[in-house]
Amino acid sequence: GSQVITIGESLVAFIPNAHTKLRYVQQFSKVVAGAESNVAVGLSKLGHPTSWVSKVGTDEFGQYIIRELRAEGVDTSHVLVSDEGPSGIMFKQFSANLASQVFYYRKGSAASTLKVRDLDWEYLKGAKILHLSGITPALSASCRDVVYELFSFAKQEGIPISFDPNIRRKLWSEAEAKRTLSPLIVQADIVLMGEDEGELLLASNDRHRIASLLLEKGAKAVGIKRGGDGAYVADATGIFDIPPYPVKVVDTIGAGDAFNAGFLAGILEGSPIQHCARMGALMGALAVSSYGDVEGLPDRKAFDDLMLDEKEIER
Ligand code: KDG
Repeated sequence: GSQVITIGESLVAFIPNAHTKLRYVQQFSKVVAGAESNVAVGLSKLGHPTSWVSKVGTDEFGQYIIRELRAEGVDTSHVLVSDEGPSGIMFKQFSANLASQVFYYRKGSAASTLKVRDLDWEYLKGAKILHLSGITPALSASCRDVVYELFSFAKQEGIPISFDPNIRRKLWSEAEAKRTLSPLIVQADIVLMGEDEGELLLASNDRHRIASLLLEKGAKAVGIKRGGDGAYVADATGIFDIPPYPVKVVDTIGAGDAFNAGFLAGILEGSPIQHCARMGALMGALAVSSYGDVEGLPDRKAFDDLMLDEKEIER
């Protein structure tokens, strides 16, 4: 196989047209959100074949999600359409000080009913990388089983797992997140995490310590995302601090996923880890400059031009 397969829930996200509380908002734009599908879209835009596997409801929103992702070049041939629940939705809220918030309406969604026997395991054997996030095990017990099963399956099949803990405090408690995600993060081959997740999952807020710990546990590549402060990456060749790209922030949601896409593209291309990280940082910067999660992401040509520009600046 030659594609990245990612599994997780996508939602229809409603973006308000005004920076005010949702009670006062009159109009919304509709886009697709979802940490895993965001990564798939980012990779696809950079020219890497990607498949997104999930479950949507037998409703218009489910058809919309599939249609949008397919339009971005993501393989949706293994998405299940099921009447076990509706497609999930969410609303963003932008307050006056620009800190984005999200409100979920996803309890009992079709994706939350995903179970081990839903998946086409033969198909998954074709994955070059399996990308998962810690959002999925937060959705339901059956989703948690799916993620644990995917980890053992990947180990057995020799498929590298890329994992982003993506702790969502609106979906579960810190204690539950810790209990569920701590055993997973140390089994991943590629770890892509927020700096602030280290404390809960690895009992350290020191990025150097977090990186060496994960490498000791067997990770081949570690990316620690620091938002506006850039990133910190590590593999067998060393540990590197990557500065952020200067950018005007519009909406930070989706930046981490964009980083993941750029970083994984670098890994797939066999680039040194510093280069992977610079690719991730550029993708992250482009994501925060637009309101949707993926609308700001570039196609390959634009991306390559921007990467070259940055080299000019560095000289
Ligand atoms: O990473 C961005 C995601 O958080 C957003 O797209 C929605 O997947 C989502 C979630 O569950 O929060």
